Amino acid sequence: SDNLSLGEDAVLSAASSLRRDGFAVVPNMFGRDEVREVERLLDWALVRAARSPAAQPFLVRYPREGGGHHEEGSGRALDGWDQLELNYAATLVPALLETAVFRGCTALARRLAGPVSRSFDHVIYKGARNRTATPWHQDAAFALWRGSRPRQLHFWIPLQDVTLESGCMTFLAGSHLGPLVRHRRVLRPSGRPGQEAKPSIAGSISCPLALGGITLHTPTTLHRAGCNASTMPRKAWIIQYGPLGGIRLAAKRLAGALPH
Ligand code: AKG
Repeated sequence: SDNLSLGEDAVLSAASSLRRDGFAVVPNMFGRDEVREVERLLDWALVRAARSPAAQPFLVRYPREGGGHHEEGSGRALDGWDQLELNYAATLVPALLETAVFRGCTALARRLAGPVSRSFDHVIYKGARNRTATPWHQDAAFALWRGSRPRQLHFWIPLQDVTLESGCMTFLAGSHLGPLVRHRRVLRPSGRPGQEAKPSIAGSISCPLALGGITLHTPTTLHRAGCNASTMPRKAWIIQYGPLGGIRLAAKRLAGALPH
């Protein structure tokens, strides 16, 4: 596809990693300006969501202990918050769907999985020195369809360099071949409830990435991300592609409720 600025070797390598490990790392997928454009739109989406009563069910904010913390360069969306999550960001700010990043991810998803389209997208912003880790989980445990699902692919797009210290993705290689594991309820450090899987198998692989790189995983691949121990925000956009196509009803309702 014209939107895929990725060599054939890189596509084949991602396909074989996905089959074998349940995840793939694709470095240098996008340029700095292409990622910056997404960051600008997501900063705006978070500010817009905070102001919109209709968006509240899609916005999760984890309070920062002690509050009142100013975050440099986050469009102020993170001010006072330990972590922000926004579901259906691309529905709130449809310009995200016109970005080179979205087009490139969609083209790669179709090369790897056939006729798929965006089924969900969300944003996770971890503030500097944050306390909210993303626990081990399989995305399938949270989906309506639970279990494995052919042609379902989840793209994780960091908006800056990521290291183990700042909360890059860590995957359990091969876990996608196993069953959906039990997720138990946990209380996260911010006091919010979460769900955690406790993998017992060795073989977790952390994936630090320079800006412009992405990771992909399947819905049954166990993964986690740590707290952001760095002094800068750690921002990521996650796009899920699936076979049924179209966004869910909730997203349509959200779009309908928003002022134009
Ligand atoms: C997910 O989207 O399923 C993740 O685990 C993202 C983790 C993160 O960005 O902290």
